[in-house]
Amino acid sequence: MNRLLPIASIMLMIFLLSCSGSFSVLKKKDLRALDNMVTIKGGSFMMGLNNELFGEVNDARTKTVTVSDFKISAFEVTNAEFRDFLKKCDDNDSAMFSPADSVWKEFVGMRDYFYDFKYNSYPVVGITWTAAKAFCDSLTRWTLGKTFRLPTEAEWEFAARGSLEGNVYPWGQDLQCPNGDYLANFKKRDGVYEHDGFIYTAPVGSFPPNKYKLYDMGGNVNEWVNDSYALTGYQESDDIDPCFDCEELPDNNGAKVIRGGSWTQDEIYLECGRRQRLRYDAKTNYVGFRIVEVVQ
Ligand SMILES: [Ca+2]
Ligand SMILES: [Ca+2]
Repeated sequence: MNRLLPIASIMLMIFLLSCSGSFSVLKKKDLRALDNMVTIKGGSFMMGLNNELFGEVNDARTKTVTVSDFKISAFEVTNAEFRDFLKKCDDNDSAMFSPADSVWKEFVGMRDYFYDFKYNSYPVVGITWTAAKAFCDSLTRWTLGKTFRLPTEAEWEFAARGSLEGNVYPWGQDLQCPNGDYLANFKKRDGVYEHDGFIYTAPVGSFPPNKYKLYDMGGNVNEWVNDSYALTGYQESDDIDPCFDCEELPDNNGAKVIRGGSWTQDEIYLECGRRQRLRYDAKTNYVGFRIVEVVQ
């Protein structure tokens, strides 16, 4: 018990700091993922989900995993950044990788989401896993001496946990602050979207960051990661830098892993260890991505 007390104290302190509104107000120019890469010192952690009510979740059984150092963007990639990428693509690639307008077809006020400058600092959605990967590959080509890619599932979870042990959410254990505020953009289990101030997506960085200074690891948009989805994906992979069928198009059911939950989903999907899957070619209004830079 004594060993746990300092950890519990630190987690409580971080949680209260998160709730105090003390994080600095972000300016729009600060919000480019590429300009805000955070160095994460690698280490070992307990990956997976151990739910108090249900025990270990079938596709996210706990396993001690070690990741090497890496850099990850503090923010989800924004519409403005993705538009810049498309401008540099040839016509074929631009057409293939463009977000699908149809993902907002039922939402009249959102149809210009990708093209209207008022949504510049909102996370890009409506893109496939292939498009997210192409964005990273292009950064590698255009940035001399640097290598970019999507996070592995293990890197993503390590980053989301922000060095906290056994935390449910990226900021700690409790969904709400003592004053009732929420720390992420999501839909509550009772079906209400706007309890956190946002009905749809929110500009990236609208909520306090986790301990690694990473924003929106819980909620706003789900994030494509590099791994293909399988029930036992990371279980069957190495315990150092695991990555299941990375960089590849999945050859079975077409499923890639998405992480973090979104504005359309309830609180269980905000959990750090929660896994979801989506076909690599699906375009939705609730999945975007963030980028990793390889540390040489
Ligand atoms: Ca919301
Ligand atoms: Ca997110």
